Amino acid sequence: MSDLLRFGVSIEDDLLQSFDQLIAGRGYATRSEALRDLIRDALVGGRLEKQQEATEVLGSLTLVYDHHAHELAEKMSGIQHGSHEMVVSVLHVHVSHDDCMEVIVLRGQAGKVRKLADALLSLKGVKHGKLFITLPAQVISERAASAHSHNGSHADKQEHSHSHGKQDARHRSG
Ligand code: NI
Repeated sequence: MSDLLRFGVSIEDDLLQSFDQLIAGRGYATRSEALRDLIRDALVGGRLEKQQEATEVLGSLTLVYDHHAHELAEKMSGIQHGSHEMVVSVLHVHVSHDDCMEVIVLRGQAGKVRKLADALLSLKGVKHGKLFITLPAQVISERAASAHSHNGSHADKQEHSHSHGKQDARHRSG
């Protein structure tokens, strides 16, 4: 794991208050962790925008559907078997007498993952669903390391003192 750096952020008072309220509501203990998650999300999003089709991604597709719908279960199963190399795992929940929920974990090229998800989401009887796409954690880190090495000048880095967990904790409630 790389060293932790501390940096100052200039931000309007009301903006920071709103941010604090938001992250408190989401259960974050510190601004630092909330900011790290925002940065990671931005890095993943930025990479997916640039390399949409060929990038190897992880996905989770959640579907809620009426299992009484005509041949729906057979169609869903058939589509997944047709792309079995991308289907890592399937979690099926019998939600009620009528409804089922499936969470399908997918792995493959982004374009193919999206296409498979669209094929399932568009089936008649699927009431709601959404695909979440992310990257392996290692890939996110590689991306960050790569961008850093291309930066050339590390002048700004010298002004930053390294801090570690406990030091960070001392400052984060402020
Ligand atoms: Ni079911």
